[in-house]
Amino acid sequence: MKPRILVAREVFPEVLERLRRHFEVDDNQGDTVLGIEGLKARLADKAGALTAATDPLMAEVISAAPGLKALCNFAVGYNNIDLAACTRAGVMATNTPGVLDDTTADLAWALLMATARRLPAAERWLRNGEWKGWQFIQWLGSDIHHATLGILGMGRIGQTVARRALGFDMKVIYHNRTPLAAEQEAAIRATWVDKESLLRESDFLVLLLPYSPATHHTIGAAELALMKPTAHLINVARGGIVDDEALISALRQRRLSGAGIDVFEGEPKFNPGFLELDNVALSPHIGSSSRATRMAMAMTAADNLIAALSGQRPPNLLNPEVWK
Ligand code: 8YV
Repeated sequence: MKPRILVAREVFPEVLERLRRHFEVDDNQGDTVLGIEGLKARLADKAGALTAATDPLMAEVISAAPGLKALCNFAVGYNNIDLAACTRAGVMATNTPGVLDDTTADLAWALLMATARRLPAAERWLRNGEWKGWQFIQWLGSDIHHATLGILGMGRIGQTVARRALGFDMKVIYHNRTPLAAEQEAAIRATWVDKESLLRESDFLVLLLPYSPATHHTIGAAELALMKPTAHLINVARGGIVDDEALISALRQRRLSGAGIDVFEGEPKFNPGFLELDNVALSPHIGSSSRATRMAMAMTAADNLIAALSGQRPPNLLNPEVWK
C-alpha cells in the first residue's frame, strides 16, 4: 500500500499528479486554511505532508500524528514548524532553499524602486483624476543609482539582492553574524559593517533575516531612530522582524522617507495604520510568487517528501539529528 500524505494547501495539478505516483494523497485544492485543529485531524493518519508557511506545525499537531515521518514545507522560511518537537518525535522537516532566491530578490527591488520613486501614491493620484498638468517640481523621489544599499541578513537572497545593485552603481554594505568570505564580498562588491553603521549609513535598507524569537522586532523604534530621515526600509523576509507600530509612527512623522513592505505582523491581518500612509509600497506576501518559482518550490518539497518516505535522506533536511 502507498503511504498516505497530506498536501495542506492548494498546489498546481502537476505536483499532485507526481505525488499520486508515490502516495495516496489527501489534497486541499479548496485551499481552506486548516489551522491547528484541521491539521491535527488531517495528519492523524498520514506519514508525511507538504505544508506552507501558513500551517502552524506546533508540538500538539505533531504529537497528534503518531505515524508522521516527514513535514516538507514549500517555503524557505520554517518558523511555522516546531523543529525541536519534530526532532523529539523523529519527524524529518525540510524547506526549499535556493529555488526562490532570484524571484524574491526581484520583489525586493520592485518594492525598493516603488517606494523610492513614490509609484503607489503617484498612481493613486493619477487614477483619481488629480493630474491637472505637468510641473517641474512634482512627485520628486529618491535616487537609487549611486545610493547606499544596506542588507541585514546576507544569506542567499541577500547576496542576490546585492548582485542586482551592481547595475545601479550603488555602494553595498551589509551586516550578518558571520561576514562573507573575501571572494564572495568581492564578487558583489559588498562590505561588512556593524549593525549600527548599517542603520546609520543605508539609503535603502533591505531586511532578509529569518524570523525566530531572537529576531523578533530586530527593527523597532530605537533602530528606526538611527536611520537617515531620507532612508527607505524594505521587508521581504517575515512579519515580526519589524515592529510595525514603530515603523508606521516613523513614516507618519517623516522620520523615515518610505518603506516597501511584503510581510506584516499577524498577516493576513495587518496594522491599518499602513493604509493611511502615502509613503509606502505594500504587497501581500508575494516574494516568491511567480508561476515558475512556486512550481519549483512545490516540486522541491515533493522531492524531499519522496526521498524521506522511501528511506533516502531528503536533500533539504533541517534536523539531521533525526536521520542519524
Ligand atoms: C512562501 C516565503 O511562498 O519561502 C518563504 O519563506 O515566505 C514564501 O516564499 C510562503 O511562505 C508560502 O509558504
